[in-house]
Amino acid sequence: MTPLFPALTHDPADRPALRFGERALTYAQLAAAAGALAGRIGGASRVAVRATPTLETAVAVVAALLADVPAVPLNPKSGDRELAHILADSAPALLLTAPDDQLPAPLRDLTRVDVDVHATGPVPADDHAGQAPALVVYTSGTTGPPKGAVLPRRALAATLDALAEAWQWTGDDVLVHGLPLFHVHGLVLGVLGPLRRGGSLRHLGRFSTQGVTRELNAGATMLFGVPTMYHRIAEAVTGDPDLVKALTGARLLVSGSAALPVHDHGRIATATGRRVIERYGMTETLMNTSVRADGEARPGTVGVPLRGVELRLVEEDDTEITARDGQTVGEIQVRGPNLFSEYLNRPDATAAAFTADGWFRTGDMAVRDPDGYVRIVDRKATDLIKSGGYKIGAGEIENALLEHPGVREAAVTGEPDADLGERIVAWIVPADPGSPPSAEEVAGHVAERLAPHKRPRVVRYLDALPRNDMGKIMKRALADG
Ligand code: MCA
Ligand code: AMP
Repeated sequence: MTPLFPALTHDPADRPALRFGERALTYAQLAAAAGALAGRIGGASRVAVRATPTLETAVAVVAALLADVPAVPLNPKSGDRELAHILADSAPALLLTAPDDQLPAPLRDLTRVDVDVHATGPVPADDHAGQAPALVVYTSGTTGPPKGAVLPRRALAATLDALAEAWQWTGDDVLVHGLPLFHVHGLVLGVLGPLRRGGSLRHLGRFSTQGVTRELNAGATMLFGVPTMYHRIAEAVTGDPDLVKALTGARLLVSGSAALPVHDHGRIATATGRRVIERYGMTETLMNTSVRADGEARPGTVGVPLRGVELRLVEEDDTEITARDGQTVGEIQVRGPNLFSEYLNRPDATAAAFTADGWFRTGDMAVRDPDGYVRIVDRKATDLIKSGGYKIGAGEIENALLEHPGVREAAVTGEPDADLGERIVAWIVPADPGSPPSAEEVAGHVAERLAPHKRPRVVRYLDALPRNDMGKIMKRALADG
């Protein structure tokens, strides 16, 4: 396969590549640092990367790709339980970290390689096979612990090139965002995307409307964010002329990872005259559809299939729905070079995810408008929650809750939240009704074991969970009160 990052060797040396806060690397510096690190890790079976929002994470992932060593990005805030699972499942030979990083207990036994962003080494020939695994990204399912989606190099190249075509994304673009780097959105689109184009990234460290305002008013051309970030922009924009100017001047404002509420889309459009465009993807499929830069950003739609992506809507029995009437709802299935190759160590789950003829079952329910625009209307699984753009499985939280001595029974649901899209609600039958664990205690228990974004934001106490005749918890009855 052709190199993933031609700009590392072809572009003018002093061209800016990455900036995180005050720290920055040109293409020449990035090539030297990633080349040096690739030389140190070459031959490793797999490496874990402690994916803090830093230059080190970007250099580590680029180095792993240059060395043809699959990288497993780790959430730096993952709790012990989640980390132990990911390490046991992915068995990394090395851990790549920033030199000053304090490691939690489960990571201390790994062989640590500190990333030196000022090191210099030659760039290896970046022409590895397209099928070679590039990243293993962990994603939640409805039950059990997260699964590692194995993303081959060709999927990264296919998705980034399809987005470049749809968005007219070039090396002249300067991207700004404050997304985490352990998921596809922030890492693949947000870091590898600009580097594949020979453009640059300014990462905010953490999202703030002030950071967005500053960078867009200082020459950034594109903004990526999850709907929670656009909600916060919509809340701030009317009283903030600098933010209005920033958004008005941007070439492209892109939202993804969850549905952008029509209300927030409308508020931003009214205040700035600019429309946010939505794209739709998944860890397993990378990007499937998008509103094109030259297309109509109709609120509530995720646009049309990207180049190379086959997309169909199907009935329950996998028969295709051909109607484009904006009304007939079916599950989205996709096929194309953008797809993952397997769930690591989970042939059962991999097989269940595909039809016999290779279509991936997304679990997202949608309709298609007469002009082919896709409108996502629902999700098949009630046990998946999208909060702040993170996908979170009810089952993994329920399992963590049941490990608390004060919890006898537990069920987890999502309920609408203006900021997060959905907030996690824990329904608990306390072991001792006289002294139930407090909401803070319950949230801390989950945050410590899994991750802070998986913590319940609301805890409700019950004498018993509603169950059907089979003994199954009736979640809809809980949610409907
Ligand atoms: C709060 N915190 C706690 C606790 N409570 N820590 C430990 N124990 C507790 N009990 C800490 C948090 O760690 C965090 O620390 C701070 O308090 C605030 O946390 P939180 O309330 O969760 O943050 P937020 O402000 O609500 O976050 C909103 C957000 C975030 C910034 C929008 O949700 C976010 O970054 N979302 C992006 C998700 C994403 O990238 N998804 C892509 C996957 P501290 O202050 O240190 O931070 S989907 C994907 O990749 C597909 C392919 C796609 O289509 O894109
Ligand atoms: P994840 O598994 O975390 O990568 O999340 C993928 C899921 O996020 C998809 O299956 C969709 O349910 C949802 N998603 C991503 N982008 C959008 C979007 N633009 N609109 C609605 N849902 C989205």
